[in-house]
Amino acid sequence: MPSIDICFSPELLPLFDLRGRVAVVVDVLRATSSMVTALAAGVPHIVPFAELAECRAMAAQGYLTAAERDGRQAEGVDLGNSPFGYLDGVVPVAGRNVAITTTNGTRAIHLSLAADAVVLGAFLNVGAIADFLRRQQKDVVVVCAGWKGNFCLEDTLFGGALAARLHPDFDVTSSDATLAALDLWETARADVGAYLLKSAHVRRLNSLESHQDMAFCVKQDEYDLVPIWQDGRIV
Ligand code: 3SL
Repeated sequence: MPSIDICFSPELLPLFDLRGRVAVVVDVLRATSSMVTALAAGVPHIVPFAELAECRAMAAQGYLTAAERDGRQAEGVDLGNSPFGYLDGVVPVAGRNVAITTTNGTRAIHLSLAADAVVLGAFLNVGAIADFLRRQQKDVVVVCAGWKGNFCLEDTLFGGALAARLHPDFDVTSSDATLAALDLWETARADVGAYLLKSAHVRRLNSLESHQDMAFCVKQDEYDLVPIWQDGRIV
């Protein structure tokens, strides 16, 4: 039976051998939620960058550019990191490819590329991810983007939600990280939004007046799609 493990921070990735496994990269608030939303809104592909300058340079190739640093939209780009940037119609996105860089999420993607497959998870597509993983029948590592190397509640909660969806078809008991995430999920599942009000990143987003983003990002199964890394882009 395949297993699911959870890497609480990209800083811990050197402790994991991703070869032969599927990496589910998650940054609930907000990078992977925004990328899932972008693809659902008709963006054909997304190229994630670690560096702002590389991302900005993609405008010359016709890409929309999206960039966030410390929760704010960076200067000189088309979009920030709110999922509503792909929904509100201010910048038309359907049919446009996107180059994106964020503080933690895009870095976590690049650090996970040793895996057999890299997919992007969020509450918005958690059911689609669970179905995909069942078809793969490979061990899974959830890579939490965290915040600047630190543990964060929202990505760990996603790990618990995914493990709960995969049980009993996956082994969810051989990793203490997964057991902890499942316990956290049991505590929070009745009202994830209310639970996350105490989290550091929700406080950070509230201070930036991004109030509506958290309520959207905790919705489950809004989109039936699995963003996957293919030839240097996410499709
Ligand atoms: O760090 C990231 O990748 C972002 O998701 C952080 S923020 O939600 O845009 O502040």
